[in-house]
Amino acid sequence: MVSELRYDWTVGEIREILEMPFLDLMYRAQTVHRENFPANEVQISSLLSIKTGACPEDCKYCPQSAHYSTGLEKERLLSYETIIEKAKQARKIGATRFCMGAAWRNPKDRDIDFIVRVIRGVKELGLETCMTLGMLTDEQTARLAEAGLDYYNHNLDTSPEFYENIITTRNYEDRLNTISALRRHNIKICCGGILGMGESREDHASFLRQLAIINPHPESVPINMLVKVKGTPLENAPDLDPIDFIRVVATARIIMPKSVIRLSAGREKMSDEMQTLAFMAGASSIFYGTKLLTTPNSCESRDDSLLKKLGIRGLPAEMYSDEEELGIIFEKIHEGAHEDQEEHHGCFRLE
Ligand code: SAM
Ligand code: DTB
Ligand code: SF4
Repeated sequence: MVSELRYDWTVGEIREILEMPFLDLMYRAQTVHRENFPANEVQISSLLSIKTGACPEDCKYCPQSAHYSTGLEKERLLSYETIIEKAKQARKIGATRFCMGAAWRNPKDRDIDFIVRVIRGVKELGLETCMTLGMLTDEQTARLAEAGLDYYNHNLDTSPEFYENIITTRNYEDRLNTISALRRHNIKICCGGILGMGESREDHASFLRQLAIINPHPESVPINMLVKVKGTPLENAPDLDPIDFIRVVATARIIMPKSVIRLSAGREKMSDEMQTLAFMAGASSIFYGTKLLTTPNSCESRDDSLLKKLGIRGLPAEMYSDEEELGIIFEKIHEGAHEDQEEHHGCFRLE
């Protein structure tokens, strides 16, 4: 048994794991993964931005911050009907969890009635619900819990030491306070961060420690690769070595053995081989669908063929058993693809 549930990891211990010979690290991570999860399955979530842009926070990676000119079109809070319609579509393509994000520093108390209604409506469709709305007060958290919210996504993003290089309008403590409120009210926590913002290996170790000392560990740990968006201060951040990214995924797998590690933003720019290494390292959840919140995601047809190639289950059973149906789905996705579109990693995108 390699898995050990511990909440007292030190940065030094985590760094030692991060720096293990790569093949040893992968072997240990995959062993821990198999002790705790089915070997060949990924969980599929779908994302929807329910309120887009004009966010007062200054997160240097974020296309939605009002501090930067990214050309993103702002959108008011979507209507109840639109959100439910999108949730139905997500269910149709095989998502089991519907994650809704709002570009808010925090929701206003007057927004909570609407959010509660949305949670109830999405749950009625048989989907798990996840929200990411910024910081919450204890009372707001209680209301979301009462409505039956399954998960709340609230990322620490990076190490406490590197944090002020990335965000100045709130501090680490603010994030931890919301996480404590979620724990008090028994909402499952989806908490992770972003790699590739110019942070060091020591920051990776320190960031992972912050996650691993949360007791109990976050149920879901999203590891995002920075999506470099034009107009944000991080648009020209140097690329993180893919092997170092995989090292973080594997280390997260080892030190939080019962948590689902989610390979989140950034998959669009990852090769099939890199994503495969991430699955080997213990990632077992992805966002599915052509869009994340505001940026492109790896397209469905590419994901379908990658998962199929790897023999990983995640999509509805018929996509695996019925070649003809798979063909029809591919055709639908590619419908309308014409000459002024470019193919990127097997996905057709408008130039
Ligand atoms: N406003 C809320 C908040 O910050 O908690 C919720 C939405 S916010 C967009 C959710 C998460 O998306 C952030 O915590 C961040 O980790 C991730 N994110 C935002 N922009 C990103 C980017 N360009 N690349 C990778 N991840 C990003
Ligand atoms: C998370 O950690 N990654 C997702 C989800 N939580 C909400 C969001 C990624 C957003 C990437 C940038 C965008 O599309 O706006
Ligand atoms: Fe706002 Fe969230 Fe983007 Fe930060 S990450 S600017 S809080 S939407």
